[in-house]
Amino acid sequence: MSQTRIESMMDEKRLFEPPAEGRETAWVKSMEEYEALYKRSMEDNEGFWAERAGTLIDWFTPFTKVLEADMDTPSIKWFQDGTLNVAYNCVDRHIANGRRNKAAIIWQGEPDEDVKVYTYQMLYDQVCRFANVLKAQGVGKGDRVALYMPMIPELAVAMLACVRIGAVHSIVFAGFSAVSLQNRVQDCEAKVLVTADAVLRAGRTIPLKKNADEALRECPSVTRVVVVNRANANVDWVEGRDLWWHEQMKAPGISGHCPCEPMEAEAPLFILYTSGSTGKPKGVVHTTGGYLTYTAHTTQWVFDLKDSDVYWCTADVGWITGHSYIVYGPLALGGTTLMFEGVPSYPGPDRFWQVVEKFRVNIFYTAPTVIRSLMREGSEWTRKHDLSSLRLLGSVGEPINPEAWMWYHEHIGGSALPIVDTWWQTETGGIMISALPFATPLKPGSATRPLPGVDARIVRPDGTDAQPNEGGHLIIRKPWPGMLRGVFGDPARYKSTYFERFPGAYEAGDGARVDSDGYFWIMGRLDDVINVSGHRMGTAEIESALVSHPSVAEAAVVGMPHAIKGEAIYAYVTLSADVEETEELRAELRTWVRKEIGPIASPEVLQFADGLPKTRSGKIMRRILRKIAGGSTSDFGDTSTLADPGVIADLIEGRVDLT
Ligand code: 6R9
Repeated sequence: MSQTRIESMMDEKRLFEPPAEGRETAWVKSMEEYEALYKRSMEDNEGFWAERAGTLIDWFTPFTKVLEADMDTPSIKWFQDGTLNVAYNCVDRHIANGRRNKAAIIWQGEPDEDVKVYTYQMLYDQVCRFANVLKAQGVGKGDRVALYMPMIPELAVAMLACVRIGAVHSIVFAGFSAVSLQNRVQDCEAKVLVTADAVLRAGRTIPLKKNADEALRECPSVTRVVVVNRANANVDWVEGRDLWWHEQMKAPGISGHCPCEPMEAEAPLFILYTSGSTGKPKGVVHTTGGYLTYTAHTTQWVFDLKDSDVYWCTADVGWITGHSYIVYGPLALGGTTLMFEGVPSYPGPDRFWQVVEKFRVNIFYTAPTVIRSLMREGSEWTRKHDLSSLRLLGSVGEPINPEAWMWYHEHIGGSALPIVDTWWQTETGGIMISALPFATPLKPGSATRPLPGVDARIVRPDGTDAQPNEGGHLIIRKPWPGMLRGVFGDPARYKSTYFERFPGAYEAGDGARVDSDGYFWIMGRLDDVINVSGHRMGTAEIESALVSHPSVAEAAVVGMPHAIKGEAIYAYVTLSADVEETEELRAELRTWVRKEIGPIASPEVLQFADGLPKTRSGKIMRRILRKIAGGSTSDFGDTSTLADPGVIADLIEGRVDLT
């Protein structure tokens, strides 16, 4: 994050009191209530969570053991002798409790006329049918199913169908390349892949099954591919492997009923891959009882979700935000969740506001990068629509700079609505630090206070507590139900990434400080992870994609400040001997990364460099590369360990400016 952004946040003094309207009916009504809940949750942590899990979730067998945890091993077990089923909690119970005809999912496709509404009853039918389809293809408890799909309702149906029968889904964002999909499918050894012919995006039809076909050339575990017809696009067909979704759902013997598999609370629910600072993406594992409790709990308190609300989270289901806050959290509570296929800028920059008006959306949850890009288009676009149905706004994915916060507050929130800036991660399962909308006074740019139950602290590199306003490592001391339970197939990495550096605590990998009011200010990643438009990209991943190109000898990737995306990818590339630095090659390398990982990983800037700043022991000094990418020409700190200090001047000279 840029220095100016950090400084402007340090200066931020404005305080916005929560609105009076909505307080009386809010789930948490005041700061006093928050303080009392927080205190109780720390003093009687297990009691607090047992109560939430008992209130929010229907258990087939109630749990008697709340927690067995050892943050050193680590081994974390919540509600371990309880059994439940997530699909039962997200669908079946709402049919019995009076919400049968309520809209569970309102789906807005990219073309405005493409709308589908699934009542809870209709969702039940679809989920049961697809669960039966999966069973017919030999999928059972514990088997992995990969989902590589656009933002269509079949994605939510497929997720719920998996969890209904105890299968573990692994969703791969549809913007990822064939290579990325292949790596993820190979890692979790999925039995079935569900995909679609194509993705509709900003008026274009982008093939999707083609990527899946390419990926599956080397995925022996996958025996069946189920394909949704989204766009009537041409597809290649592998007889005996490929099946059409719409044919299977009507196939003889596929009924609209399917029993829910009773699952142990600690049974794996899904795997979701996320970028780390080293090597390949990690398969973050979440489990059944804790994750569902945590997403239902946070959806209720942070979004103040009520039965009459239309709730819209604009994330893609391929990311954790979509898992927790489009599908599992809102459906567990019997809410109405809006699922949107399009993009914010098509057909015009008022698309989001038009959708808000069309469905009279009450709760709106998006990312700072979206706000910044729409802010740039001008506020006249927001005035074209009636936004008066909105009562609560949210933000997630990266720190929200105060300018964007103020624009969101004024132009979308009519200077009246609470904004919940929610800090959390793929690994945390759900929101950890956030305002409670009708209780917490807001400071623009701060995620405010940890939620009840969340023991968040800032520590120095040696593990001792930081003072107020002193920056340090953000850690969580007590376990919470939504925390990850593993890295798929790699227990050593699970321990070393999260639990080793600060014994007895979970290390988030973010830097932060707490001000004298106890408010948290997140300063960004401390590891080699770049946050591009709220998406985590590992620099190591991009570097390894670059060096796999025959013309590249060496590559170093860093983040640089970017006005819209927060951070952009800046790559330094040293070419192999005798390879010429040409514009064609520069373009080719960017396309190469797109193909290897996906469009989001393609470097914004690619600078050819004869040499990289290395220490005598051969370590690349990224600190220097970050400074040069950010436009610095001096103040590189201690450069005495550099093998060849001359490279700095060369790199500055070759710096590519973003135009
Ligand atoms: C939910 C999600 C996690 C990383 C996290 C942090 C950044 C997310 C934030 C935020 C400041 C917020 N982050 N929310 N930083 N304020 N409100 O985004 O998960 O994709 O795993 O990313 O995103 O750096 O460590 P994930």
